[in-house]
Amino acid sequence: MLGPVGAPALADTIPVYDITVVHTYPHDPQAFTQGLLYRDGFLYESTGMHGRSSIRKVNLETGRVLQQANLPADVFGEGMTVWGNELFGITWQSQTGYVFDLASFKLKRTFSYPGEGWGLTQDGKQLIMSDGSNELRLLDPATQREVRRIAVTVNGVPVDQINELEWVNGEIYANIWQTDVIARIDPASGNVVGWIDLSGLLRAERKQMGPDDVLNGIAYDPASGRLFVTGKQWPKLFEITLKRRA
Ligand code: DDQ
Ligand code: CA
Repeated sequence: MLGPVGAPALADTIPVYDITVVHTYPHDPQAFTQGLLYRDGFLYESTGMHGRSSIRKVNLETGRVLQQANLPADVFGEGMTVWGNELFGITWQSQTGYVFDLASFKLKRTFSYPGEGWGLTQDGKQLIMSDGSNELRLLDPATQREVRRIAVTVNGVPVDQINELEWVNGEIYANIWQTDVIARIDPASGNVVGWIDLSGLLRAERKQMGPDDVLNGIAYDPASGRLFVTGKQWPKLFEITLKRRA
C-alpha cells in the first residue's frame, strides 16, 4: 500500500501516521500545484505546466487568488519557498530559479542550478531542494550555491521521486511523487522516520481526475501548528492532523 516503501521497508519498524481532516477549503482546480507554503496569514502557491506556471498568494478560507505572477510560457514551474522578503521558485527542466519580491510579486532576479528542480523549502539557514532523486540539496540562500546534500534512505534503501517539501518542527516532510505518501525525513541522517498515509483524501473526486493530478503541496504554520496539504488540480485543500498507527 505504501508505494515507495518497497520490500525492505514493509518489514521495517518505521512509524506510519494516519490523518484526520480538520478543515476542508476550496482550491483552484486549474492550479497544477508544485509548491505550497504558509506565511503571515496567507497561503503562497506555485504552479506548473508550460504556459500556465505561476506563483500566487491565496486566501486560505476562500481559495481565492489575491496576487499572481506568471512564469515565462516555456518554463515549467516547480517548488517555491520564502526567504526573508523574497519568494524563491524553481523550474523543472530549465535549470532556472526565480526570485520575486514577497509584497509586490515583482521579479527581482534569476539564478541557475544544474539538473532538475522539483521541491523547495528552507530550514531557517539554508534552502532545501529536491530534484526527483533521493538527494536533497542544501543551497546557501544568499548565493543559491549548493552547500551539501542529504541522501534520503529508509533502512539504507534510497527513497527517490522526492517532490514538494516542507520544514516541520525540525523534520523535512516530502511528497513522494505519484503516491499518497508523505515521508518524514530526519535532516541530520537522511533517514525516513515516518510515513504519512494520505490515501483517504479526495477518494471519490479522483476517479474523475487525471493520472498527473497527484498529491503535492505541504504547508505548515508554525505559529498555530496547522498542517495543510493539497494536490495538482485538486478542487480541495485540507488541514490535517496526524496520529501514529498502532
Ligand atoms: N514533476 O513535477 C514531478 C517534476 C514533473 C511533473 C510532470 C507532470 C507531467 C505533465 C505533462 C507535461 C508535459 C510536458
Ligand atoms: Ca511546501
